[in-house]
Amino acid sequence: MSAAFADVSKIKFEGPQSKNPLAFRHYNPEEKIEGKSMRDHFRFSVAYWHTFRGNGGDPFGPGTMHRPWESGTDDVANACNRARVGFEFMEKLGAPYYCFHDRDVAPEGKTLSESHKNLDAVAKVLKEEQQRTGIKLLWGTANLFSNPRYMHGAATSCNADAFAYAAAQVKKALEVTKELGGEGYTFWGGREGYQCLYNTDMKREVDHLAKFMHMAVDYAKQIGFTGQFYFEPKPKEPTKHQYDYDTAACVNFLRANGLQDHIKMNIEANHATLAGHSMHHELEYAAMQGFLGSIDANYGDLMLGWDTDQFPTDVYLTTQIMLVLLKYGGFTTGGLNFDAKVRRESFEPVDLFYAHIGGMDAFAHGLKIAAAIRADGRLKKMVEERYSSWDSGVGAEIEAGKHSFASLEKYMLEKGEITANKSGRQELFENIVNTYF
Ligand code: XLS
Ligand code: CA
Ligand code: CA
Repeated sequence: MSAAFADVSKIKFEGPQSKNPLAFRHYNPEEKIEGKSMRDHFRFSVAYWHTFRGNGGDPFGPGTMHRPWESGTDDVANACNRARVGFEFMEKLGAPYYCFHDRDVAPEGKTLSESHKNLDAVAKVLKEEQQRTGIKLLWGTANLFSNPRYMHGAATSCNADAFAYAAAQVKKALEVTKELGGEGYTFWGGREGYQCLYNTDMKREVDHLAKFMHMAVDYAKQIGFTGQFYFEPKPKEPTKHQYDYDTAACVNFLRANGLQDHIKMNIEANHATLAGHSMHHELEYAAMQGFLGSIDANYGDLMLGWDTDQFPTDVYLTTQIMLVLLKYGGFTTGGLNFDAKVRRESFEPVDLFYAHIGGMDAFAHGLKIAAAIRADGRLKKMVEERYSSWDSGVGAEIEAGKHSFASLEKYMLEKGEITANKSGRQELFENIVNTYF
């Protein structure tokens, strides 16, 4: 076994008073909250692309990361060694899951068949390491955006061959995901959007995207892959407008194309804010419609306005996420995947531990606060009171379908004016939330 992190031993829970930076202060996998262990609440996952492939490069300069295990050659041998290092990291961290794109784990070959072979070779190591550690694959996906052949998109490309190549790539990615016991498969648009509407046949592109997803669903059925499919919204970047803009757009797309029974949402916090929403909004919107699948846990710097993919350390954010999850009964599939990268300046391997520990602790802290808010029950009661006009009288009758415009006109003509409105008490609500922090 490799020992890339020889100086780090298994990360333990030491409690809120601990000053040890390589220990959990809140995340205690065995601790039960609302009758469920923290491990099962979160189902934490490490994102292979950021944690093991991120090099810290940005548009202004090349990578900064110090990764002594990298040979510097992008070949299968290096990829296999990296996979073992990755599992050493995840095992020490205590993450039960990971996620990958096909091209994160194995190098792209000169031909499609060579790429398939490379992926099979690395998947063998991934499987061995999964068996050795018990770490599981939360979801797999295919990178349909990096290679120049996808310059116009993949499923929505103007070039039918790009669609075909992408189909071949996803077919293989589904086979490998199945082989590794993956519990899901994610579609993120990549370049599925447009830069300019003058040169774009939007209707044709969106129809092709639906066709592509149907082919994936059909193929999964054919090979017996029973994992959950996810659709991940992102409004822009790299394209100016992506078709998977936000949860509302995605849910509409799925329903309009008969995909609603096969695909749920994978919602990323940074993409929510890029769409001009809060993560709280996106999650609530997906969950209320029965589309809550999985979460890409990160945070976007609001002052920068692009997809910064930072580790989530904001306890207000994690509390809001956990409030929605608890309200809707938690994950049935999916989990909290840290689609997050260490900053360019945090180039040492140990920073990967600090980053994940901080994210896991922020979620555990948020879970405790969310559970306390729910146990107290004051907020829920105040919301119920706010809507109490719907519990009896005309409100209950409208909800029961007993009214029409005509009957409501009659009701109002007799009544004359509405019953006085009550205060929304937004500030009081916010003050009460603060008392739990
Ligand atoms: C990119 C996306 C991507 C998906 C998986 O912005 O977040 O990483 O999660 O393809
Ligand atoms: Ca993501
Ligand atoms: Ca992102």
